[in-house]
Formats: sequence, C-alpha cells, structure tokens
Amino acid sequence: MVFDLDMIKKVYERMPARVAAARKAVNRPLTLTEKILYAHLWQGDANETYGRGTSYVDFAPDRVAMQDATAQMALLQFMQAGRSQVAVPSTVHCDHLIQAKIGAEADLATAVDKNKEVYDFLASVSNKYGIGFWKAGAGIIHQVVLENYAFPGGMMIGTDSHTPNAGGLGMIAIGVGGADACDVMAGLPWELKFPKLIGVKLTGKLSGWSSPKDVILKVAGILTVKGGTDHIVEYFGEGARSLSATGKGTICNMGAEIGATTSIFGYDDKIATYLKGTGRADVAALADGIAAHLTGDDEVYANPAQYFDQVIEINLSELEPHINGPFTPDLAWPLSKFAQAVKENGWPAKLEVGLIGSCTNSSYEDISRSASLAKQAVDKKLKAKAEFTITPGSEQVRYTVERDGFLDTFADMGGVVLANACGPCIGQWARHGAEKGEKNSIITSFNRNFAKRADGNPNTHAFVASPEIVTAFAIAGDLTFNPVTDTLINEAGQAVKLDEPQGYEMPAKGFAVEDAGYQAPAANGSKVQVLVDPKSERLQLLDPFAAWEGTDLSGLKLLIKAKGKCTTDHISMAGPWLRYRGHLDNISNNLLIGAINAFNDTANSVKNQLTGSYGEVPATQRAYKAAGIGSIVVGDENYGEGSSREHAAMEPRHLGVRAILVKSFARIHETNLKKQGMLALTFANKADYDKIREDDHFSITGLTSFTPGQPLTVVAHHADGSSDAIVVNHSYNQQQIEWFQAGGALNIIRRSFAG
Ligand code: MIC
Ligand code: SF4
Repeated sequence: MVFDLDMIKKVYERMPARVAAARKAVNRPLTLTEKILYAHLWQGDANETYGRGTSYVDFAPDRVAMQDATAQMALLQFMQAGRSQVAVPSTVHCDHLIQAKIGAEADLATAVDKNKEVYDFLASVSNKYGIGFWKAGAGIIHQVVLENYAFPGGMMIGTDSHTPNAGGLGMIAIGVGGADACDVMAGLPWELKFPKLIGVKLTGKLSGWSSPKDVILKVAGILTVKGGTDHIVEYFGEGARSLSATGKGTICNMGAEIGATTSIFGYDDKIATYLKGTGRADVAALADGIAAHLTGDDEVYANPAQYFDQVIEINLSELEPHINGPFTPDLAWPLSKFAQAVKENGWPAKLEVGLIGSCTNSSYEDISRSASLAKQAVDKKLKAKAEFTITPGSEQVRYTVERDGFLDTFADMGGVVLANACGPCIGQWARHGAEKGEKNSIITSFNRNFAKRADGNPNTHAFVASPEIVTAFAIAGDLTFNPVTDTLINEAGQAVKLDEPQGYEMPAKGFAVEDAGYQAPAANGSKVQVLVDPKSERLQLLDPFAAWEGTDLSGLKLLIKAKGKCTTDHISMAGPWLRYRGHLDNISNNLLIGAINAFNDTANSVKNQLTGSYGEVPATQRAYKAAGIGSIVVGDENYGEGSSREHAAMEPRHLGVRAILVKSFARIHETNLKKQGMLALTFANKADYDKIREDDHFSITGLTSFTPGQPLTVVAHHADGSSDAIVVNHSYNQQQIEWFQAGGALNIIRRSFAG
C-alpha cells in the first residue's frame, strides 16, 4: 500500500465540522469546490466569505506530486529550504524524459542509460527527504496518481499542468510551479486566488462513438484557452454520474487547456467502483461515511445559476464526437463538420500518424474501446493506413491490457506500443522525417497540440480527439472519414463499415502488475548523500537571485515584443531541451526561441539594441546581461499558456529580464514569475501594446511605493525622443510584493529557516 490512509482519515475527520462552519459563515448552500477548499484552509474554520477571483487565500494541501522534468528544479529549490523531511506526503514520477523512438522496451533502456545522472539525483533526493519515487517505466504521473493517491475531498498540488486529472476522483488537484511545491513540502501555507466557479451540468448519457473526451473537447470550444482562467470547473448532474471515474479524469485532465485552476466531479458510485478496483476499498468505505460532504449541496445543483459564476449545460445524449485543432486545443469541430473544415482550410487530409494513450486517455476503458475497433479492422480485412502508436499511462494499465490481449490486437493492426511515458506528447518523439518540415497531419488522444509540440516540425497539423476517433482515423488514414456514416474499402475490395466501439470500464479479472515501479524512501534519510557534479551539464545547484535594488528601474531594453500565441512551449521549449531541466544556465539558451517577434514575424530573431543587428533571443539577452542592462518582454493575450514549467519564469530571471508586460497571463505562469521575483504586469489599456516600438527603452516607476491594487507606470522611450507613459496593472498582494523585493520567494524561506 503506497497511499497514506491515516492522512485521508484525518482529512475526513475534520471535514464535516469545517463544512458546517463554512456553510454558517457564508449562510447559503455550498458547491463541492467550496466544501473542499474550506476544509483545506490553512487557518482552520472559514470565518469570512472570500472574494471569488479576488482574494488570495492560504491553503494546506494534503499531497504534492512532481514529475521528473519539473521535479529537478522543485527539489533543487527544496534542498535550499533547510528541511530534513517533506512536511506532507510527496512523490516523484519519472515519465517525461523517455524518448519515443522504437518501442517500449528499447526506448526505456535507452532512457535509463541516458538519464542516469538525473534519475540518480531524483532518487537520492527522494530517499533523503522522505519522498516516494516512481521509477522510469512506472507510468505517467497523472495516471499513477489516479491509481494510487487521488481521493475524494482531498487537495493536492502537482508540478505539472495536468495535475487536475485527479479531479476525476473528486480531489481538488492543481498544477503549480516547483517553487509552490517547495513551499508545501517545507510545511508552509500555499496561496491561491480564491477561484470563481463554473458549473457544468451534464444531462443524458453517452452512446455510440461519443466518449468523455468529447465533453472536454466541446467545453474547450465553448470556453476557449483562456475562459477557465482563475476558475474551478465543477461537473454535476445525472450525466456526470453516468461517466466512469477514468472518463471523469480525462475531462478534468484536459481542463488545463481552458486555463482552469482545476476541474472536479463529486463522489459517486463510479468513483467508489474505481477505488475498490484499484486496491482502495478502505478509502471508498471512508468516503461513503461522509459522502454528503463529497458532493455539492442539492440546492446548488437544483439552481446552479445562483451559486456558480457561469453555468454550461451539455446533453450527453446529443453530444457528437469532436476533433479539436490544429495548433490550438480550443478549435472544436463536431465530427459531422470536420471533413468540410479540413477541405475548406486546406489542412492535409492524409493522416500520417494516429497516437492513442497519454496521461489524458489511457484507461482500461479507453484501451479496450480502441482495441474493439482494431479487432474489427483485422476481422474486416482492413489494414491501418496511417501509423498507429499506443502510449499506456501506467505499468498497471499496460500489464493488464497486455494480459487481456488488447496489445496483441493492436499489433495485429500494425500498432506500436511505446513506453509508459510522455514520449510523443512533449517533443520526445524521434519521428523519422520530421526534420524535413513537411506539411502533414497527425491526430492524438493527448491534450495539447501547439505548433512543434509533438515532433518539432512547425508544419505538423496536430488534432486532438478521443482514442476511439483516433483509432478509426488511423484505420482510414484520412481525416475526412466519418466512421458514423462512411464505409471503407477492405483488402478484398469490399465496402465495410466500422461498428460502434465497445469496451469495459474496469477489467473483469481485475488490475494486475508485476513491478509497479515504486521505491519507498528511507525511514531516516539524514545520512543519504545527494551529489551534484559541478561539471555536470544537466544539473546545477542554484545560486540565490539578487534582491531588488530598492529603486525604480530605468534603461531597460526591449528584448522581444511577442505576437500572438506565446505558450510555455514557445518560452521554454521542451523536446531536446528537456535534458537541461536541472541546469538553469544551460536551459536558458532556449529562452523565447519559439516566440514570434512582432516586428519581423520571425521566431528567434530580435534586434540587439547595442549593435543594431539581429540575433537569437538568448544570445541577445546574454549580451544585455553582460553589459549590466536589464530588459523587458512584451506579450499578447494568455501569455504563458500551457505548462507549469517554472523554467519559463526562471530563465528570464536568470538572464536579467526585469518585467514581463502582456495583455493577459495564464495563471500558473503568472504565479511562477512572481515567485521568482519578476515583475508580471498587464496593460491597463490593451491597445497600448501597439505603442511599443522595436527600439524602445523603458523605465518602470512606482516600485518604491509598490502596493496591492495600485497600478505602476512603464514609460516607453522611443528612438525619436518621444515617449509614452503606459499604465500597467498587477495582481501582487503584500506577500508577493515581498517576494519581488527579496528577489524571489525562496530567499524568504531560506532566511526564515536560517534564522
Ligand atoms: C506538458 O504537458 O506541457 C508538460 C510537459 O507535462 C508540462 C510540464 C513540463 O513542462 O515539464 C506541464 O503540463 O506542466
Ligand atoms: Fe506527459 Fe503529455 Fe500528459 Fe504533459 S500532457 S504529463 S507531456 S502525457
């Protein structure tokens, strides 16, 4: 047993009283989200109504989960916090650093060899500080957490944006940067802007080709990539109760794509069944004991408009399969309209590769439903026209679906099973021919599809759909195929039709696994040595950032004015750069190399104001740094969308960028910037973005009286001698202003433990 039953008991013991106190304090029925948040207040009982979307509140999460690509930085910071043990149960999962090239076994062996230094570092830090360690091959963080740690009514933070996956089991699970994880592991409160609430009422029941993935694909289309910012999405209704627990997980997982703080479902029979089926009957029994607190109050669900800030209703009986993309996860197409969209937009109709699995969609149900289609293909003498890969989410799922024959079925259809890891989802796909940069289409059951994300090729049009739709398209090899209405010609020249997919929510023979891949930490790790080779190119101990100089800033150069979508993949690319995630100086060489310069519409080419010539972004910033000159970055809407990687905030900090000034931020990235002592600013008047010119230099005034709620001023001095004083907003509270002044939150923790 790897989960901590005593911790869960304590949460459940205090929950009824906390919920009752909260209900009294706010004097109205409560949503599920509020119940869990109030039960996890750092200071105990709720004695006030927190302003949704405005007040910062301190919470006490129950758990922390970290994946290898972000854990390195999180733990390098934690090592400086002066603690001998983590204060809450925490785990590390080795999943992101495994390249997908040949197939599971060979790729895993290569990864273990190539990443030895990093895995050894993570294993020894985990052992020393009491952190559970999941080895490479054990599975993707979110699936492993769902199978082992998530529990209804709990609260967890994780250093990955898809941490909300655990909302499928009724947990408030939130993606954060490593510095936030460091706080919680150090026993400090964790601060979050009290979220606004979106209620999604699900009626009816899914059937045929539709699946839980289609719920979130549709929601993404409605809310767009920024519509969920600072909101928690709570799903309810008979439709919600009809979805499997893993299907709920899929929906919550991909809620990251609408920028939501997290998403959640209430405890129900489906969740109980999943807990029991994954060796946690005790947790289900405990949850049954306080079931009324693990769902929203009846009055709330009867009159949702009164209690949620926004309500969406979706009838599952009418929900069509959806395909979202390309290049953004919120471009939602119902299946019946997709073929036409492909033709009208000139997207390549020929499908090169279909990829199923990932942290989003690799449950037993997903795999068995997709396998039912693969079986039909074989039986009906259809050869898959596109390449087809399967990425299992965990060793437990992989082992079980292998035992039940599904992997053989995929192999019969020509499918290749990849390692239980992120692989192709995050640029770790050594796709043959990608370097040629040809225009082509792929479709995945993953969650993100930003340009270059999967294979590094900017011309790869990536679409996102359910595993069932991906499998059907891979069989057809054609994006204009509609499995509901169309036939395919088989090898005997006959027209055949695919029947609706069929699957099983849970394995009839139960889950099984030989080696799940877990390593428990030493009971007393004080003697464990953590070694970092000073000559390493992959790991580097952190030096504290300098404190604020105490004055307004001036003489700052413009590093880049980024145009359009600027996700964390644009700011700190993954793929080949994942190898430097533990080495701040080396990874800083990817700073903003994917962002499009608004002045020349080109990536990684900016004017160096010292020489007047164009150069790469990181080299230009290093030149400013060498000259002792600060700079600013200007950006568009939803800047920093996507991942939780705090490298996107630490790199500019390390290289001497002082402020990021944008139209709007994605939540995790904004917090990461604040934590690292950067200025995260937004245009009070978005049109002022247009006033920024290529040769500008800047001053930032108001810093000596930096106060919550008071705007600052950025003065853009233009080359012709004129200037524009631009009013900029910020969302810093008093504590966050102290982070800025101290040069980063970690400097404050370090000081408090030293003193
Ligand atoms: C992603 O899906 O973008 C990642 C890779 O999982 C990231 C984390 C990372 O960059 O290491 C995320 O989602 O937070
Ligand atoms: Fe891994 Fe992709 Fe999931 Fe991120 S979204 S955790 S890269 S599988």
